[in-house]
Amino acid sequence: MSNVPTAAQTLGPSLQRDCITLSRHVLDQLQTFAPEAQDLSALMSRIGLAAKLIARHLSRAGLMENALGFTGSTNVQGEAVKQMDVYANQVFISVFERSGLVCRLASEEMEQPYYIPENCPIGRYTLLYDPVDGSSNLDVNLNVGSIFSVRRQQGDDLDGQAQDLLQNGHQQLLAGYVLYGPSTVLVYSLGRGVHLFTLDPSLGEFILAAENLRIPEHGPVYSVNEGNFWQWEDPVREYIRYVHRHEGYTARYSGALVGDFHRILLEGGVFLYPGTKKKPEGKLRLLYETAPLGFLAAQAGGRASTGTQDLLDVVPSHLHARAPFVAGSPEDVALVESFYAESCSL
Ligand code: AHM
Ligand code: MG
Repeated sequence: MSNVPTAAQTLGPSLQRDCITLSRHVLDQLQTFAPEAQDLSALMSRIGLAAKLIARHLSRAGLMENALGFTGSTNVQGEAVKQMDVYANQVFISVFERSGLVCRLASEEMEQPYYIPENCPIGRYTLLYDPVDGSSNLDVNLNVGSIFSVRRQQGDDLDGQAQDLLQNGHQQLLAGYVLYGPSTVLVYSLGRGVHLFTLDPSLGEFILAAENLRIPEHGPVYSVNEGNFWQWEDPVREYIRYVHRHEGYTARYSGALVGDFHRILLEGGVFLYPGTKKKPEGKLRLLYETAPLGFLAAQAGGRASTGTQDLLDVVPSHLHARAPFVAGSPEDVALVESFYAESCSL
């Protein structure tokens, strides 16, 4: 054995860290160079490229024409579509063209899945995504995010109905989000812990910042739109009355799910978007909003629930199905659930 130090030993840990990119991290996690590992590594790399393109566009949005504001049309959910939604939706499609990875993409902005026919003979995956979540924050230059989830394509989907996507959240192979804040961070999980990357603009690469994030067992923050107080069901109102009456709780709500969830992931607490009287299923969509975040919460030692059922067990009835969402520290989610259980037993 030689006693000559290796380059890595000589140049120190910062060089080591700077070399842990998304694609390498996936291979490190899976500990194999098998075809599926190579596919997932390439897939994460392309998601990273989409995130970089969107981050660049966002950073210049105020300087460009046709980057901010509404397009004048509405999406499948009846919501006004913004220029940025259209741009970011197209970015995810473009980065997967000629990839041989993704046959179908489904997003908040598209009524039906989008097929990339040249990929379908070998593309084994479907990407579900919300290209820009929290887009009302765009007009006031606050944080927004992208959410993504990858599922294995099952069957040939010959009728183009994508019925195989209507499965519970445990079927996700990989999920994550990108938070466009003071810096751009990407958080993902392959079902082997939750890992955080930060975009280094000088390198144009996402570099590993923290591995195996663990959500605190309990946290002080509750994150919910209290403007809906009188629209909620009794259990949620009772929970909010509880936190108002007890010391140690504080409210934080930005109106953009990714940022609000990120705070909970790092500092603990609970995020809630419950059902309302008019919309018992709530606002947030399962397949590309809450199931990916629920997957991350569970992987970080937290929980995600509808209040009465584990969120990852919920089977969507259709592509854009919604469900109430309660996610965060295990103790805080359990506390919210206890108010639901109490109201059932009355
Ligand atoms: P969007 O997908 O149209 O952007 O809506 C989702 C957003 C979430 O980011 C956020 O948690 C929620 O809607 C806020 O809704 P509200 O304004 O009702 O509190
Ligand atoms: Mg959204």
